[in-house]
Amino acid sequence: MRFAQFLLKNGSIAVIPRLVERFSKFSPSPLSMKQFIDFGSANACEKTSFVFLRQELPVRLANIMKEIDFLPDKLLNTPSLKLLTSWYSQSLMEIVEFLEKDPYDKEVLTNFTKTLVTVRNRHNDVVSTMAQGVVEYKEAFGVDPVTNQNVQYFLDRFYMSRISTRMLMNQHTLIFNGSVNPAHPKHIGSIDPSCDVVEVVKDAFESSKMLCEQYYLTSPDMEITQVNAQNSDQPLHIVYVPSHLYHMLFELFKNAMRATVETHESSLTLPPIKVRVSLGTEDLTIKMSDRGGGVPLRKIERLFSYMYSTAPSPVHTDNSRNAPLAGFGYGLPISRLYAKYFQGDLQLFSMEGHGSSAVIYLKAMSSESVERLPVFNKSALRHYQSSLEADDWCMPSREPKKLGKYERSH
Ligand code: P4A
Repeated sequence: MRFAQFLLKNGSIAVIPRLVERFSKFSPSPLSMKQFIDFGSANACEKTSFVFLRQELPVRLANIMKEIDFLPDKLLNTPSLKLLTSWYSQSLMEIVEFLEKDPYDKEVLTNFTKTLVTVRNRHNDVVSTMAQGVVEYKEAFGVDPVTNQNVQYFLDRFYMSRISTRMLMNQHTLIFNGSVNPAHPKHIGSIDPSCDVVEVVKDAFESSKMLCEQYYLTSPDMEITQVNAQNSDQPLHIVYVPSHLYHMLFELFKNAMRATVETHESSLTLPPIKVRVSLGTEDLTIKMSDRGGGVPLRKIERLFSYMYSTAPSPVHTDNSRNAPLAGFGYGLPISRLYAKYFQGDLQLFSMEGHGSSAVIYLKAMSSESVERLPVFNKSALRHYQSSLEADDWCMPSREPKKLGKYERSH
């Protein structure tokens, strides 16, 4: 430990590769909703949580740090990525220091919580910093389908890892700071054991509506329908993290409102956004349908692409206005990760000329809500090493020819 501290003070990172090797040999241990709740219930034991996290956080950090190492040098050498990797190294060192400390020492537990807060704050800007790195890479080297695919693979895993480590740190710091959330006394950290899905839909709608009205001076209404196959006219409740659900819904509402308003600019009325929430035995499903004109199938994948949707350089900007509703480019891919994090999904279906439907699938039973975590193994390694292979499907020689205004309609 003194060794690690010495290196820390001197800014040396010589110890990092060995820590990464050591901890990446372990696979992350996914937690279930039940385990998250047990950590925070009456028998909540700060010591147990501490002993788990001082091992598990280094394992999760080291696993993803191994993957960062496999990024192309051209991306790793950008100033943004240099900064970002230094945060990971620093945080790994700070957490590992607790491995030789006494879990029965109250002060150790207090310092650990403080360290988690420091680590969490250090990593606040990871998403925008990584996005900046991708922009720098794009501006220097452009985008090709192979790079896009590799960046997609990596960033899905990287951001999922981040969602999971932040979840762990949030739970520990929220539960063991000794006070309950006065607004939500029943919540266990960030988890609502009885999350009213329709309530979250309404909240997300209202916030998006405010933004929409600020910018467009109008906004579509919402029609909400709920179906409870289990128990008709009971509210739809699941064990979930309301902030994650809100994040996904807010993103989808912004898209639906923007598409609706922009395709009905010249009409007096706006078609409402229709939301249906349905609870079955396995899934809780939320479907949001708009009549915003839709997106052609060819472009759907791009809406989820980190490379194609990062702040384009001005020459490439499409004719869409830089509206507050446009949000950050990462809205959809990260929303899908939130859905997948507890074994759900987020899918987008569109009918060009009509509108789009976004569907969020969540697990209805908390026993099925288990973290979905990336692990660095041979299979992941293969993804990074096969980057030069050709695709096994023929490529169209070029994109559909852009038609002029008068050719389009027939
Ligand atoms: N039609 N449909 C959608 C969009 C358009 C849409 C759209 C032009 C495209 C990009 C965007 C926002 C909206 C939709 C619902 C969705 C996603 C896309 O969930 O109606 O911002 C990036």
